[in-house]
Amino acid sequence: LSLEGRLRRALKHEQFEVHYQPLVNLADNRVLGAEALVRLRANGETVVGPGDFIPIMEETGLIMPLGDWVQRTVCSQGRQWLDDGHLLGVLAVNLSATEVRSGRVAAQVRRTLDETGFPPSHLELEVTESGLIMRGDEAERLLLALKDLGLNLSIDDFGTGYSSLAYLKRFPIDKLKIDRSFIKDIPDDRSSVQLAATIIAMAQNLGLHVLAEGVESEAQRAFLGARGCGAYQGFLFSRPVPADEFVLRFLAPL
Ligand code: G
Ligand code: G
Ligand code: MN
Ligand code: NA
Repeated sequence: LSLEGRLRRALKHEQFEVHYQPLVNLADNRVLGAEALVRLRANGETVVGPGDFIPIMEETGLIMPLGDWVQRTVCSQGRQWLDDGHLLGVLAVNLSATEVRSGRVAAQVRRTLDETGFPPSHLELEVTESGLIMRGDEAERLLLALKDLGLNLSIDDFGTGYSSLAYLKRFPIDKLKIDRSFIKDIPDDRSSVQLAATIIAMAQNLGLHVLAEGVESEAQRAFLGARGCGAYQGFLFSRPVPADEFVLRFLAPL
């Protein structure tokens, strides 16, 4: 069977699963929610990460049904956690460039919110800068359609794209997620330090939330805190974990 065939089968037989990585308030390590990260459970115990299959799913168009499945899984899971009385915060789902450009994703997410009863204020969608490079005001219209659903929008891997920064003023964005390549060499590398500090200051000036990705050390966390970064995620606090582990470790009952 080809790789594409195997991925089709995996979708049909529900062999994907969603792991959750906590999003954390930098000042006091309070859990603000989680980023949903899809994994493929291949024959038994082997877990395959999205880096190995998302590109193929993009090429073959399978990314649309996969994205729909991830969104549904996260929204039903979130609805259940709210019903169980947990203080949830936001659940963030990644949208690939293909999904954003399809123009169908707003209708898809609307249906999922309706059918699962998950409150849109608890949902965040992450889009990349490259996913927003489109003709004319196309990107703005797509983002407004998503924003109209009442959910939160963040720019993922911020700083790695090639788009003009002018979009930050125009688009209805709530949060910048600083790419981990800028965080990795903090606090030793001078230019990393300056770039991270500049992104944080810019976000503050624009009235946007800002989260640092890939925080692995206490020294990184301390630096980011001193510069006014509000939130972080990374191995320092926790790796992405399966849903049941996420509830047990990170969701306080009301
Ligand atoms: O979990 P990991 O760090 O291996 O993720 C690698 C990449 O896969 C990241 O860029 C992440 O944004 C992307 N990714 C993870 N889950 C999803 C998903 O559900 N949909 C899309 N489109 N991308 C995802
Ligand atoms: O592109 P995106 O930001 O969606 O990718 C998230 C990916 O980053 C996930 O696959 C996750 O496993 C990975 N990740 C999360 N925290 C850390 C970290 O502290 N260090 C490293 N190296 N990777 C991380
Ligand atoms: Mn992401
Ligand atoms: Na990222």
